[in-house]
Amino acid sequence: MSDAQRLFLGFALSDQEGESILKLQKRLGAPGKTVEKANLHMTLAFLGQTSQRQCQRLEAALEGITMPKFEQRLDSLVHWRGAGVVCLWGQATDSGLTDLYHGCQSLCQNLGLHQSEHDFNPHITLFRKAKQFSIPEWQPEPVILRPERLNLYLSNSTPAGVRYEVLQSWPLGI
Ligand code: 2AM
Repeated sequence: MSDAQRLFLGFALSDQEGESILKLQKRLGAPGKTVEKANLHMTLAFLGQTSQRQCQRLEAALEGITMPKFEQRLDSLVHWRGAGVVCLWGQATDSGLTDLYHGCQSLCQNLGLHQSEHDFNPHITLFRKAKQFSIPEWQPEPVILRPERLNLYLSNSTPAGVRYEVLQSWPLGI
């Protein structure tokens, strides 16, 4: 029997960052299924189905990686039509974050985990199942993320919807 779990690495939002996102979601109405506050996050790397062994090896490898603090500005609305998501997006400019992204992609490759085919696109998903959406004329208030920790999340599908559980966490800037 497979012991694999659906995992990803990402950053939680502070309460204040979460409030800014809730305001933005309200202003946009509901072009799809609104991502609830507890589920808001910025993904660093989607790992896909990960076995216990891969997970242990990943955790051990992440212990040895430098994880600097970084700032990430998110200031543009995007609609990824194929995925049916509306996101607040920003250009990746802080090398602390891009180096961490590339470090994680290389770990994923070594461990045979899912690797992104795309360049890193820092974003917070605001709505899912959004097939139709017109980017408004107005500019969203920029949100500057300053995460304290990198989290390893378990993505759990429940009858009430998806729930993310933090399995492990590493402080940034230590
Ligand atoms: P998101 O960051 O755009 O919200 C768990 O599935 C999380 O990993 C989701 O929040 C999801 O998107 C992110 N993710 C990134 N790439 C993915 C992929 N190829 N398949 C599923 N989820 C992915």
